[in-house]
Amino acid sequence: MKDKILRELYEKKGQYISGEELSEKYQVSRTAIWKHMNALKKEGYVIETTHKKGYKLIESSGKLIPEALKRDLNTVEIGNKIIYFDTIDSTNNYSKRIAKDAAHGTVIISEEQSGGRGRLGRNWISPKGEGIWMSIVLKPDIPPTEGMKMTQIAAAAVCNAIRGVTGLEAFIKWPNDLVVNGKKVCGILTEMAGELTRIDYLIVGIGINANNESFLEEFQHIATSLAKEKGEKVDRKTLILHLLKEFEGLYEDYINQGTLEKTLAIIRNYSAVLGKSILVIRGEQQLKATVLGIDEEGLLEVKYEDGKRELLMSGEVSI
Ligand code: BT5
Repeated sequence: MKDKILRELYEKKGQYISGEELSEKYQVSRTAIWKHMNALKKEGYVIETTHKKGYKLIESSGKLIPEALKRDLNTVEIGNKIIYFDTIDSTNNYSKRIAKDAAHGTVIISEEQSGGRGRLGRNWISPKGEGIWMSIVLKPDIPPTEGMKMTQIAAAAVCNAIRGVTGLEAFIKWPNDLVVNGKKVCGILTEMAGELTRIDYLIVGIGINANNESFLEEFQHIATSLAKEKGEKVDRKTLILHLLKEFEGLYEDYINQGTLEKTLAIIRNYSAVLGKSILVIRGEQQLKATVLGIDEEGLLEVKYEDGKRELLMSGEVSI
């Protein structure tokens, strides 16, 4: 009911809607409508109320409005269903809970994550309303060995979306980070469930620091936000719409062609590591290497100091 009311408010495009109209339409009392309005206000929506005219949603409330996202999203499958939370432990965790019954392309977004996760059990800081904390549930008919390609597709999609929407020069730090001016603005966590030969579902978790104003001291030298780098706030809705559209295009290209062609062009063009000297981190070990290329499968080709070459499938690199 609350979501329906939010949609009604949104569709009025800044005009008033009366409590009476809503109560008649949904066959609930005006007190019930008033209670839902209060609940929405508590969640942070700015709603103007006057006795005579009713309720009006102030667009600049800064919150994402799922109905507005759905309406303006120009994709075929990705984001057909959007599930939105004010707060959740982790959008990836939630996705796992519903994935079995969820449609391919379902998108889960939360204003805040209380237990946002990075790789290998690390934390992902996800403060309320500041970033894009989002997961996409995918059900492709591909072998599990191909699953990690989703990270590359997502990285390419985020990179193009950030560049297109903000004009910032975002680069991809293989395999799952995006950096602006050398600091991390986005991390991607792809998780998979299935059997050895078959994928049940994939979850692509994307965390983008859109409008974070500050970071804990320990992260200040490694993390930044798009707003900090640009000097002005970024419209999260526009960024999400671009991102999902880009993602769908690259994903479909991969599924239809069976190759990563379009994705590779982006991740090579905007690579933060190609041709650079890096450290390949393996547990306690750090090995100096030069990045020779990104191969057709999205793997990183490196050459160590002793001349040995290796193709990295995943892992940690430091510039
Ligand atoms: C990642 O892991 O970069 C993957 C992050 C994925 C987050 C999304 S948000 C939506 C979805 N739901 C989830 O629960 N997760 C996904 P990794 O490469 O392991 O990097 C984690 C490291 O990045 C941490 O150990 C910190 O050092 C740093 N970090 C934590 N929060 C950060 C932030 N907001 N911005 C930049 N760096 C951060």
